[in-house]
Amino acid sequence: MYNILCPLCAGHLYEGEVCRSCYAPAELIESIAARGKPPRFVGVLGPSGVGKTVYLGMLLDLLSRGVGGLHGMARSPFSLSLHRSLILALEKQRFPDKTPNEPDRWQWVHCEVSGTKRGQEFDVVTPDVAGEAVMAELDNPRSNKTVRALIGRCSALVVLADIVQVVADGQGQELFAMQLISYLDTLRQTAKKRKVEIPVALVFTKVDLFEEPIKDPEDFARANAPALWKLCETRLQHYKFFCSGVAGSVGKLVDRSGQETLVPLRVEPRGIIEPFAWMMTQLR
Ligand SMILES: Nc1nc2c(ncn2[C@@H]2O[C@H](COP(=O)(O)OP(=O)(O)OP(=O)(O)O)[C@@H](O)[C@H]2O)c(=O)[nH]1
Ligand SMILES: [Mg+2]
Repeated sequence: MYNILCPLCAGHLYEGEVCRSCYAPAELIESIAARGKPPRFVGVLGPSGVGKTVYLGMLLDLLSRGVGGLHGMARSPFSLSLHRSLILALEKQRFPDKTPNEPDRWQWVHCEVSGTKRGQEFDVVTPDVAGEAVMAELDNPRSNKTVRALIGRCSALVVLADIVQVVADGQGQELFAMQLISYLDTLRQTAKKRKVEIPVALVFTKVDLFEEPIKDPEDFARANAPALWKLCETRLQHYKFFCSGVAGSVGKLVDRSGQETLVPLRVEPRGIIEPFAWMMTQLR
């Protein structure tokens, strides 16, 4: 056994092994130990199919190219696999596969992110979690140690909601985001009635599928997800709404069995860096 603890869940570690409690991979534990400074964990969470894997992969691509005033550098080769798998999928005009439900199969990112301002430099660590696992933990707290440790320990949270479903399909996306914020509130409350202090970016995804341009995401939230907006206002000290999308146009593929799949015909990322850049300004 190492005499160090897991940087995410504080469980005991066995040398060269994945954390047996939260499944943080051995490569991540090594890359964090090699840096000598504690990283900032960031949660990118939302229901299955909301676009977490696409958002994170595209964020890594933009960071690696230094778009929008932020620059990111992977801290070890394992950090590149999520980025690579998204780019390979998009090159084939496909979206990536859904994330497996088991935490030991998740891809993790450890990236050094620097901004234009001096001193604005953080090591950011985030796993690409499966939506079902997040839902399971919200419905049944302590059932998923990785999700619990991540929400309990993160320095910032990105909460995703599918804009098409927010508008068309009732309250499912709004309720999921609200459940997540209530869970965060319960886990992170320092004193009764004090608001949660970590920055929370609320991102409406797949805005490319939405016909009307959205001038002000906060106005959109107030009109289309009023209960979520109110919860943020009452319980979060630092929050901001954003809209994001990766596709410029999408097509529908129909296979022989009649199954339809959406495919990206053109990649045109928007609103991907902005939530992250805002969070960077909020981190201390
Ligand atoms: N048009 C459009 N579709 C998107 C976008 N992002 C994701 N999608 C669609 O949403 C699907 C799910 O995206 P993922 O990133 O795999 O979703 P996820 O949140 O990682 O889902 P789980 O892995 O199941 O938790 C994709 O296969 C695409 O069809 C986007 O920006 N624009
Ligand atoms: Mg995924």
